[in-house]
Amino acid sequence: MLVNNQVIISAELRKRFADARRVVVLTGAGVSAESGVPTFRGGGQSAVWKGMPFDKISSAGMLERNLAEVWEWFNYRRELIEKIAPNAAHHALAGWEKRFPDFTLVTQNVDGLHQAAGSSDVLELHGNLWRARCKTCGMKYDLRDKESSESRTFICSACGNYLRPDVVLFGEMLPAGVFERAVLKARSCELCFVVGTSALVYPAAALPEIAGAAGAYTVEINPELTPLSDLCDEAIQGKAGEVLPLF
Ligand code: BV8
Ligand code: ZN
Repeated sequence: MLVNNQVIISAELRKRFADARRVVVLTGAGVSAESGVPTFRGGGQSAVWKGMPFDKISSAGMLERNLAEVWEWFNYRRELIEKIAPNAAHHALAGWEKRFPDFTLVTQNVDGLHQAAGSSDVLELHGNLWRARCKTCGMKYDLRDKESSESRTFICSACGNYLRPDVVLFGEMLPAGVFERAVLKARSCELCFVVGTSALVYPAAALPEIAGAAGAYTVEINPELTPLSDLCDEAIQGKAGEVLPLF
């Protein structure tokens, strides 16, 4: 709730936050915005790469048609994110992991900033751009190790075939078990926060609805309203880096 443009946490939410043991948080690009990571949909625009909307360049179809172009897009984002540090929102959520006996952080982000802030066991629904995997044998490689032949050649040293970004592209299934684990936690949590997402991409956007339907108290944190705002018990219109540290 806003008072003189100040975000005030309701007494109801403070009480539930104090008593909660099982908490789920779903994050999107908005949680990294204050770190300087461009969101996909900001200010009504959709991110484009060389004139292509992001959900076209980040698609299974593009991977088949032009793997080099897909690598160029993710190499550009890795170079961007390499210079970026997690913000107060990431750090607050890393603290929540220690605060709640049963805490689950689910993210749509591939930037690895939650882990950089100290969060462990993050459920990465859409993968991570610091990893590559072989299109043939599935072997995974860490691209942080610049000296590795893989991060220079994008060729699998195990079977010699092409590597691809270890992210989920549009039209591709989510990594086995990750979404299922998130659904189980959403079904049994008392409190579910949805932070910095436009809630347009599925199946990720279904998680807060699943939590709410199972009786959880759901709270959205986003400067803008989204399709989830009316479905949540509370919609706090503010920036993640300013609101999350208030708890
Ligand atoms: C799949 C990785 C099975 C790559 C990504 C049901 C209905 C309709 C369509 C579908 C459906 N089921 C499946 C689909 C198709 C598709 C889909 O959802 N399409 C959408 C566009 C309609 N889903 C899929 O393809 C999924 N796979 O379903 O497999 C299948 C298989 C075959 C055929 C059918 C089904 C895979 C989806 C995953 C794609 N990969 N990322 C990459 O990063 O490039 S998705 C990518 O886009 C992100 O990961 C994220 O999920 C999404 C972007 O959304 P947000 O993160 O929310 O970011 P956005 O910019 O949109 O919004 C930012 C928000 O933050 C805004 O609201 C803003 O106000 C707010 N904000 C800004 N600043 C702040 C802030 N909030 C807080 N603080 C701030 N400071
Ligand atoms: Zn291989």
